[in-house]
Amino acid sequence: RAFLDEMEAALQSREFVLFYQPQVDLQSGEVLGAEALIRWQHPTRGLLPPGAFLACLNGSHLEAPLGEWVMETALTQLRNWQALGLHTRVSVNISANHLLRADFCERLAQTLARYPDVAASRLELEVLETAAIGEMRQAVDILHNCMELGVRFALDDFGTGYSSLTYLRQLPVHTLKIDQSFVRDMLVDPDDRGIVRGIIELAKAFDRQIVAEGVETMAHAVALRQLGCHHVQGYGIARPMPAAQFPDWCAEWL
Ligand code: G
Ligand code: G
Ligand code: NA
Repeated sequence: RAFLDEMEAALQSREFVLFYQPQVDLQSGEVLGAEALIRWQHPTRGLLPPGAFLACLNGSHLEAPLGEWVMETALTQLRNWQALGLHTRVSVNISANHLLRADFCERLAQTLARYPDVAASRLELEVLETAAIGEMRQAVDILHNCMELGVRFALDDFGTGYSSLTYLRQLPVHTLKIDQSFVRDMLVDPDDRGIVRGIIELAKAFDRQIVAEGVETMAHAVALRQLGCHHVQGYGIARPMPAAQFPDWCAEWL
C-alpha cells in the first residue's frame, strides 16, 4: 500500500521514464522502430527496472493510469522524433487488465486524437500472448475495435502461451514476437530451434510479421536469418537506451 502510494506520487512528479530498444531488419538494414520499456528514476534508490515495481502495480488502481502514461509518452516521443525527421514506430507494453477494460478503445481514441500529426500506425501495442487468449472473445473485440483506429498489435512472448491455431487466426495482430527464451537457446537446443522455426513458418502461413527477441550475438542473428527471420531485437543490436540517444543511434546504425 505504502509502495503504491509512492508510485502514485511518482507518476504525478514524473519519475517514470521510458527507455527505447531498437528493432531492426538485418536484411535491409532498416530501423523498424523501438520497444518502449519503463524505468523508475527513483529519487533515492536510482534507476529501477520494471521487475522492481510492475508486479505490485498489477491489479491496482494505478495499472490503467500508468499504461495510459506510457502510451501518451510514446506518442509525445514519436511527435518529437518526427519533428527531427525521424519517422519510426514505437511499441508499448499493455498489461492484460488494462487492455481488457471496457473503456480501453475509447480512451485510446481520445489519446490518439491529441496527436493528429502522428499516424496511429506508428504506435504498436504489445500484448502478452497469455493475456490475449485468457479472455479470448473480449480480446478479439477489443483488438478489432482498436485496430480500426489504425494502431498495430503485437503478440508478446509468443510461444509461451499455448495458442491454438484457431486462436491465432482469430486474433487481429500484425506481429508475433518470439519469446527470448527460445531464441537464447536455439543455438544449443534443437527443440528450441525447432520451436523458433515453427513460429516463423506459422507467421508466414498466417501472413504475420515476426520479431525475434533476445538476439544477443551475431550467431543468433545468422541462425535466425537461415530460418527466414530478419526482424530482430536484443542486446546484440542495442540495449534499451534513453530517448535522447535514439536518433544518434539510428544515424550511426549501419
Ligand atoms: O526492461 P526489462 O527487460 O527489465 O522489462 C522486464 C519486463 O517488463 C518485460 O517483460 C516488459 O514486457 C515489461 N515492461 C517493460 N516496460 C513496460 C511497460 O511500460 N508496461 C508494462 N505493462 N510492462 C512493461
Ligand atoms: O517481455 P518483453 O518482451 O517485453 O521483454 C523485454 C525485456 O527483455 C526487457 O526487459 C529487455 O531489457 C530485455 N531484453 C532485451 N533484449 C535482451 C537480450 O538480448 N537478452 C536478454 N537477456 N534480455 C533482453
Ligand atoms: Na514486450
